[in-house]
Amino acid sequence: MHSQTEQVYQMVCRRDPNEREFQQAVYTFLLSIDKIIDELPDVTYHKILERMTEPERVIMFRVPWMDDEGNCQINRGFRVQMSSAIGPYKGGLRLHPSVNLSIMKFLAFEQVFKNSLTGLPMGGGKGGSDFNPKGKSEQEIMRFCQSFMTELYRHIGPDTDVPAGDIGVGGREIGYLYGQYKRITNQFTGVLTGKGPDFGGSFIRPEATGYGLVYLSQAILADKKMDIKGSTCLVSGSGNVAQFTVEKINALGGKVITLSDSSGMIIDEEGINDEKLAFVKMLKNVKRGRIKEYAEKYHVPYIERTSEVANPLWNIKADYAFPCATQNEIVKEDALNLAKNKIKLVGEGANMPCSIEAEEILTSSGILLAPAKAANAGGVAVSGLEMAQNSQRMKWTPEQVDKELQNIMKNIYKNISEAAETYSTKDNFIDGANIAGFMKVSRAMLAQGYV
Ligand code: NDP
Ligand code: 2IT
Repeated sequence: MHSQTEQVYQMVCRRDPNEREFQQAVYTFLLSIDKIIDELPDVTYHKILERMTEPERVIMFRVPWMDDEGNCQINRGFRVQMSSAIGPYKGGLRLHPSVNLSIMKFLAFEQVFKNSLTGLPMGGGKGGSDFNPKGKSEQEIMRFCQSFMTELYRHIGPDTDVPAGDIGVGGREIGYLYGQYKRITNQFTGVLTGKGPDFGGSFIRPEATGYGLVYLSQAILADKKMDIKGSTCLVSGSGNVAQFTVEKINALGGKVITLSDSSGMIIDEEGINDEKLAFVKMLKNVKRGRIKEYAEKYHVPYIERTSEVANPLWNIKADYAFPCATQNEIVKEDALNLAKNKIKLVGEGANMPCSIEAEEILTSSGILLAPAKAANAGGVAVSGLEMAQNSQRMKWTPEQVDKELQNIMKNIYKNISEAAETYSTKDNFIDGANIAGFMKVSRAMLAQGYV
């Protein structure tokens, strides 16, 4: 790295020595920006990188709530408002016991450049809590969401900050959060996205991340005369992103043979067809059960997750792999297995699913890598379209939204592949996405002075 880029990274590490995920996100981003830094003296002079790596604002708060036994429970709530350079802060809320400031900051940082790539006017943010929704009753989830919003409401607004879902936050939680916001403020506005279809939610928002991931992957493959049709795919996770990735792969004539959760994975060599996918949706979204039940119902192998190293899911022969669970789910050993099995493309549905070492192994093995900032941008893109519909007080048809989503993903592909060729090497979509996302945000920051 050039000395000025290296200095930014060292400063981040010194300032927040414990924030490993944030450091990782900044590091991979700076590796790309380093390739163009010589041509951008203004960026160095006006300390754009130093400013980008410090959130505009971090809000941390207490979330007290009452469990079903009448006990007081306390969680920690977060909202990281990373950048408002090109629009109101925008990004999801995550409810997972692992949530901490480092994870919130890495997600908010990624979101800034992802949102920029969508071409829509959205800044970047992320929030959530270390609340664990697993095993909680419907009433406990509602009380938690109401308490969380009772603090969050004063920091957000349709032109200020517009949260949405992420891990552990789907339509149900957004509904409770929205109800509480409306009650406190007496305003019916587009302050959250991913709302129910009856109260301002956009059609195709639940599908958008998974569909967008497949649309972008399809665009990359088409350029190489490859196709989803007739292919065999690995998908990890079994939540929102995984489900609609499977749905779109099936629709395009591909076959998905794996799904997982944090307890284990299933392998279904015959393929998770639409009927079996309907069972997964019911199992995960309604029953809130475990993927193990799929193996019991369809008599297919189940492998329990016993170690953090080398996930057997990434050691199965297939054409393409779609990590759709969580950060760093593909580590060095997994990447070596994917390369050994000659996987042709890895499409990142999850945010930062590959460790730095894994990413290096995949790209140096010639595997096409569709990086998260571009590949999973479909979700927030349709969130942007939901904001547009709310401002218009209109509702577009599912066909209209899907067409917009397809155009946005095509455009993202065009922009990241052109940026890769111009500033880095052909097909280095990691550099392409980082550079294309960065350019617009940095121009906006330069134009707005020292803010
Ligand atoms: P869900 O909560 O719907 O599903 C998450 C899935 O990932 C579950 O199967 C869960 O298993 C698994 N998982 C979560 N944490 C871990 C972990 N630490 N180890 C192993 N498995 C884990 O979330 P989403 O599908 O919405 O999100 C999945 C990924 O996609 C995340 O990285 C998210 O940031 C990203 N993303 C989501 C978008 C959206 O619109 N929802 C948009 C863009 C990116 P279990 O049930 O056992 O916890
Ligand atoms: O990581 C992400 O892009 C999301 N969780 C979706 C954010 C959004 O505002 O729709």
